[in-house]
Amino acid sequence: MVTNSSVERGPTRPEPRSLARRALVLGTALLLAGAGVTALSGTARAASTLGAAAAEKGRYFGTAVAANHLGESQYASTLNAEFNSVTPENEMKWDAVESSRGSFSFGSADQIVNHAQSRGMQVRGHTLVWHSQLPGWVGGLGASELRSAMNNHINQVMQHYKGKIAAWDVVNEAFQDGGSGARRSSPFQDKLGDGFIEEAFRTARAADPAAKLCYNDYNTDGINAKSNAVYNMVRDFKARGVPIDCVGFQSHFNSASPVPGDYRANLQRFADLGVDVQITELDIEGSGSSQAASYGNVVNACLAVSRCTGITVWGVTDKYSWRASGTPLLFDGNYSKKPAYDAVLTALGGSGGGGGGGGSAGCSVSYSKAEEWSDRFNGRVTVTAGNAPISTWTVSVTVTPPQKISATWNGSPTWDSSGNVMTMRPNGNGSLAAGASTSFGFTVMKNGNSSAPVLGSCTAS
Ligand code: G2I
Repeated sequence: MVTNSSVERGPTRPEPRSLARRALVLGTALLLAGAGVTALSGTARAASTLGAAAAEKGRYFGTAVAANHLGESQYASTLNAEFNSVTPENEMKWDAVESSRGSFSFGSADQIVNHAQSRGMQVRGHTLVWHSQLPGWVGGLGASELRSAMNNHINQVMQHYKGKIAAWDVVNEAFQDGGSGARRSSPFQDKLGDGFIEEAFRTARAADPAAKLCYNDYNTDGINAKSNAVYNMVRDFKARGVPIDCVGFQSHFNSASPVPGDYRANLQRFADLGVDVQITELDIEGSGSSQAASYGNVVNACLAVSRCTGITVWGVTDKYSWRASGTPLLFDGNYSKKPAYDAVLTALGGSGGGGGGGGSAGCSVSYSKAEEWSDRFNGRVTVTAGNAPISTWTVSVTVTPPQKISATWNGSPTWDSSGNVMTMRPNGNGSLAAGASTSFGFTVMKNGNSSAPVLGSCTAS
């Protein structure tokens, strides 16, 4: 049930001598607003899905997704129940979105982004500039044409998804394996030189200033010559103000390339440069308890680094893995949870592994003030699903008369007879994965009163 406390109605017009006190109260309210958000929660159980457990640790838990599997019901239901971030596995790569010059097709990638957005999952963009899955025409260009093609590609793709991508892998795998620490040969490297990475990041920042910009690579998970080379590049970028926000560590492991003993230390040294770190393509070949232990170590390493903001596994089920024979993922080919799943959930502080799961629908809400003008302000309410997916939610917002709500967005409001209590329900954004969030907004006309609205608790089913 939605519960509303009754609203105190203060004097509508202040006495002159109470203006100073009002200023004090308003100042305090602004300080509180600046210090954070108010939150009301309707859930208190241990999280029972990967996404919800990670959310309780302030992180996301994602997976690579292939558009052509979204129609398979078990694939979609596992994705929707467990993960709150997605990375298109191939659909945003250059060959998929711009196979011939200047002609962009976003159909498959849009399918994934829409699936994620309508369920409150965030999206990692993968990837803008990479030597692989690069159409032949790119390699055929001369330097100045290549430069403009690269920048145009970044601009077109990022603008198409502007505001929808949490983090972009701007440049992928630009360094050579082995001990040289050198850049990998590619059309970009060979024709534009070392500066292509910096140029790509600068173009990307201008194209979507809200997206986090990441450099992503493999065999950089421990401290070694290749990760040292990336480290030096990131340090140089930070020193010179080249825009970079995060470094992705792909983390493709197997017995020949196990989780390095200095994994956490390596993540930490990058974080200490002032960037977020993300585990972007995790998979670990193997089975049973040894695979589970390795997964647990990876999660613990991320949790030990405060700037490790999330983990993405490279696929939902072993059967569709790029290296399926190595059974490297958390769900087997029948979508059963593997010991590795239990190890990850446990490391994240969740419970309900061992084939359990479920949890009942719940949600929590928080309020924050957005823009403010002399006569009005915008409020934003974030609704977060608890440890189970939800299909709808309801929350009430009560304003203090003579305040009036004059506009709303991202929700379907109904009103009580006084007009002071708005009950908000979803407008296409009711279905949320466990731990995932959506938000709605509204404009409050102050009519002389700047106080924050009061939220009722969130109900979900
Ligand atoms: O190779 C594993 C990953 C290494 N880091 C970058 C990632 O983008 C990369 O992902 C993999 C995908 O998981 C594969 O699915 O990238 C491969 C290509 O480099 C992807 O494989 C390709 C096949 O090579 C194509 O034959 C196929 O048409 O997948 C395509 C779509 O299914």
